[in-house]
Amino acid sequence: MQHKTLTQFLVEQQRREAALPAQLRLLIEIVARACKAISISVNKGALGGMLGDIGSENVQGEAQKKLDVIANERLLEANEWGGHLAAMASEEMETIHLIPNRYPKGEYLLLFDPIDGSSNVDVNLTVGTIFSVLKAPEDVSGRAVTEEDFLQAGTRQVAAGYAIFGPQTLLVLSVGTGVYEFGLDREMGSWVMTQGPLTIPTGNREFAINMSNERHWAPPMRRYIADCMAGKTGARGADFNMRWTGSMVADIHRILKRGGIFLYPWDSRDPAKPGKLRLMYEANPMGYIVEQAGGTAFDGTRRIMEIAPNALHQRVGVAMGDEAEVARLMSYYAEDPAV
Ligand code: P6P
Repeated sequence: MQHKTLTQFLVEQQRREAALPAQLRLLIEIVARACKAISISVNKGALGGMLGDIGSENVQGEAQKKLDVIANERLLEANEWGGHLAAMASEEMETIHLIPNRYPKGEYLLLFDPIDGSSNVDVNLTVGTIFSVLKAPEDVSGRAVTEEDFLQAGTRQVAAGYAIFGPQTLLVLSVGTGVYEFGLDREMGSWVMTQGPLTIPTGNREFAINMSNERHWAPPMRRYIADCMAGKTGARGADFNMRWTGSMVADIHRILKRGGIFLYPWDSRDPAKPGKLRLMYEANPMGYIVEQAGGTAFDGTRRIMEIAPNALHQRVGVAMGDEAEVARLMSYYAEDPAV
């Protein structure tokens, strides 16, 4: 059976009544092409001098890996000339990146985490690239783009997705009409549809969380996990499994394929930081994908995509995946409104 390529999928999305705009189609094709280049760098590893730190910290205060910088550069270079973007923002850059005056500005804003879980690269574990697309305000063509233009709720995303660099290299994408997965055919150099539309399987009793933070969590989260850990004899009456890969892309991809729940909750280590994960280029795009696949994404009390951002790099607590499991967790928080 001839598999559908990404280009064919996007042309069909343009024809649909939802009519994928031409600039957005170009944006997605360019991001997908940049992810192919990132995949080549990721796969080279030590043989290509791609491992290790560069000796500086990013705006998050995290050690920057060589691949963080290389992938960031790939995405900036690939997207500057196309005339589809007004500006870009990245986990690796303190502020926004404007389109150089020599190129035309477009109507979209692109946000990305160039290598999510980059500490996994040095130990040959799965990493990914996350991207989110917003529309720039109408008047941006006549003025300089500002950070405030990016501070839009996740519900205003027009597309989002991720590339995952694991045993296979995959691109998972939604333009608001469901979630579709494409595999990288390295012989053809093209993205070929492997599955879609994806729907999160329900009832898989598997949670993803970093258990070493347990003592810092709010009481409802501690009770929820304790009940899962109690297994058949506990309040849940069933045994649970746990996975934690150190890369949100890898954990969410597993949940898309076999169900379960992903958790990086608020913890008391730094009350000023409501969580570790970043709203604009981690929680919102992954929440968009999860919701498009029939799941839900909450921060403990609210739908993540309804949070009104107040800063480009703001953090948020995250619970997303199987709708019924997220609802069960929210019931623990509802019992404890003090949180
Ligand atoms: P911890 C990677 O750094 C990341 O942002 C997510 O991809 C991942 O889920 C999480 O942080 C891992 O955090 O505290 O377990 O190292």
